[in-house]
Amino acid sequence: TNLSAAPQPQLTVPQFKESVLKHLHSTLGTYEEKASQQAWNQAIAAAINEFVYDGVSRTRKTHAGKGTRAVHYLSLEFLMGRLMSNNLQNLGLYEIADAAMTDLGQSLSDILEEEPDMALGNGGLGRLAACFIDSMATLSLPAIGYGIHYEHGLFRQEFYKGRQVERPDEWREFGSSWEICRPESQQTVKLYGYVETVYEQGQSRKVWRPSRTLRAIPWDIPIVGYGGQNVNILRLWESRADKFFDWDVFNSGGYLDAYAESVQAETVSKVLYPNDETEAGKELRLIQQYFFSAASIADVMRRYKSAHGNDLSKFAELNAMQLNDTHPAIAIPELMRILVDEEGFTWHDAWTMTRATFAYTNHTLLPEALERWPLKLIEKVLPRHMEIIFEINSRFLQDEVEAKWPGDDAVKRKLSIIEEGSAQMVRMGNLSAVGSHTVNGVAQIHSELVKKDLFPELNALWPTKFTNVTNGITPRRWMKACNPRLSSLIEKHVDADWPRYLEKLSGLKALADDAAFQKDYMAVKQANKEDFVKVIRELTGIEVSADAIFDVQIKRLHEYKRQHLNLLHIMALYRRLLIDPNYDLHPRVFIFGAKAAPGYRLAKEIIFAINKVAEKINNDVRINNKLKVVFLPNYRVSLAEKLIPASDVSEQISLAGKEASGTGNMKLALNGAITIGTMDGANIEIAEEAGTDNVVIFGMEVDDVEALLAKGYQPADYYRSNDELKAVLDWLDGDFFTPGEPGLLSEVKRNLIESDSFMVLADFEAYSEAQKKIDTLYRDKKAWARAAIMNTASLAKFNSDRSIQDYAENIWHIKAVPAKS
Ligand code: 26M
Repeated sequence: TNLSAAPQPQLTVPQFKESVLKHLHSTLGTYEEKASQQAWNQAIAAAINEFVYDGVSRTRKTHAGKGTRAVHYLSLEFLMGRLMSNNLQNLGLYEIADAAMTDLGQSLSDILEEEPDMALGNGGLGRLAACFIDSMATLSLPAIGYGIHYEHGLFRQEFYKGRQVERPDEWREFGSSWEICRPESQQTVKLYGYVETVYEQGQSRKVWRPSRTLRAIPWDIPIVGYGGQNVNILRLWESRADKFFDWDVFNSGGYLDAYAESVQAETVSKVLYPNDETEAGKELRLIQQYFFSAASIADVMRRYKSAHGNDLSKFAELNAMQLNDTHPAIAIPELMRILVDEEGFTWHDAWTMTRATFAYTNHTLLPEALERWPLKLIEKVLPRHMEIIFEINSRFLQDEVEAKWPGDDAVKRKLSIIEEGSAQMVRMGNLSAVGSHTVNGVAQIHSELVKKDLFPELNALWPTKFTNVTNGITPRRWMKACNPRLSSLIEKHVDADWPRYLEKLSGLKALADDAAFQKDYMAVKQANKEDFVKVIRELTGIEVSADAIFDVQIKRLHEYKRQHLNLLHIMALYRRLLIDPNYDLHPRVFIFGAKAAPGYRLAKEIIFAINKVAEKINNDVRINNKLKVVFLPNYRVSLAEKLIPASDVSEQISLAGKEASGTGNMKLALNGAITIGTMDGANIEIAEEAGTDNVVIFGMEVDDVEALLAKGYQPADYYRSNDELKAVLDWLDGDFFTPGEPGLLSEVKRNLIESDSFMVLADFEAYSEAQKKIDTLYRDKKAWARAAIMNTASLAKFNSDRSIQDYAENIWHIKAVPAKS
């Protein structure tokens, strides 16, 4: 295979035009003069799909019956965004399509805007899954993504009087061009009921008698690898009522009751839970987790048996399953149930196979995010699974923990999968770690903390189980497709296959001090910023200058990510300008994008505070446009693709030890933004790769945080001893930002002075100094350009192809199987 060049288009401009028109006429039933933008979009998708479907079949045939080991990536979330430009890029068809549409009097870029985002995820974890399936296809790995076909993805965010309002996401209102329904592969999923012990021939076995069943209908989304050689599948399950459940009720005149039950069944895949980093404990969420885990395992079983018959002895040899956090952890007892109850394996053999199959990725250390389910709830919804979890636990405690720490009840209590207390709870992290052969964190520091703080005893018990795979991002979407200007500049200087071999960008290092290259590079940034000025105007009505520094914080709203640290610093700058109108500051636009979980009060208060401060600052003529604050509504993948190429400064300011990795930090740095960040997550590795001169690091490190905590953190001390900090906090109490309504922002202040769980006040001064360094560096045009170029040139490590190669070699033990042409 020739991966040394960019993907070669399989057809010409006239052929592409012909194909689009054919689909416009005979697939969409319309014609050139009448077609809406949406119809054009669908016709282009249909033209693309001719190649995609061919790739799906070729890839399938290559794997069919081959006995190739495959990985199954189980995730409640896949934050795909839009697929059209990505598919065009990966098939090498982008320029062809662009020219064809121009010939037809249409604008491809306008038509691309018609596509709704597929927002089937919350944030980092879901977007990581999306980058990973792109890389798995690109590396020709036999891999399937499994998830849920939510009818509504993450809510659409609006602001009303500065406050977040959630509206339903309607990504599929008129169908989706990319999915193929596969009713022939549907599965049945059981729920509730009881467990019976059946005695036959002097033996007893357990039989689960469920009282409800659901149908799981698969929708396949083809995932085109870069170059288009392999096309993998993302299989998303939709829940439906069991076909025959309603006949009796229906016949006896209970039509409405029957209908109500089908509505209930369809609720399971209705909506994505909008929490991230907080565990909710709702029954429907547990059913979602089980529904897609059970359907996926049944699907893997069906495929195995159709290739190898009923002898399951090679099951673990041929199938790897990756748990994207603990959300699909119920798959562990589900596989045990199938092997023991349905396939007649001994517990010992089933457990050996199960452990050889699963691996688990941890994405967070925050205690409030660690999933725990009430034992009573699991017992009610999945009675047989609860028994199996008990059995897993007692064998683990008796055989493994007791052998290592004889008679130590304290360690047993700590490691037990069951947490004792007034309400017993099932610890899904412990279940995942016990039931997997490998557990990984998502950045070096995070993986160390998983060993040291989260599972120290398990690490002592199984020293080789714990490992690190640093996260990555796909350079196809996060450079080639989203930043065409920088991509063409890059292509003048390095090989055309850089989107596959990102280390080739290191060729740009030699040009970091080259005046002509610096000029070209910064001209790209300026043009991207000028484009984004228009986006800001359209979305918010705010006027900003492309000559200002674009300072960007884009991520879910969470206290540990410290958007309020950014806010306090903005207020301090504003205050300095009011005190001294000549205060020396390069004009800056602070840009935020963030959704808050709908039930997360303080996060929503922080959004409100930023919006109110923004309103005041943006309309204050005294500061002469030196400061603007923009909170973009409805931040999502497609908006990130426009903003990231236009960013100068990347805000990565979490409290050290709290951000597992971050991936926005990688996207921004690759596109030439300078990081201002703490020694946390992947920031540390970014600084290592880009060079510490080319990032601005500040604040407490993990050890400092621990020491301060041990000493007793008193946020009020910082409030009292720093006049500027005191002044901006007190500002929140009055009505300066909320005219006529004093105290509307007090909750943010009160929380910081009285609790400040993430030590915002302790890091304020260091952050403020770091921001001065940013200002100084930006004024030195050459130094800034150099640092930005060094970032772009040094980020190869964060290619998600590298992450996936790590998983493939060290965890999944799978090899590439390129599809035959
Ligand atoms: C939990 C309960 C109920 C409903 C939803 C959840 C839930 C959903 C998503 C909990 C956590 C979720 O995601 C956590 C997450 O996104 N973690 C991030 O993962 C990224 C990829 O590894 C890292 O880069 C981020 O640092 C980490 O915060």
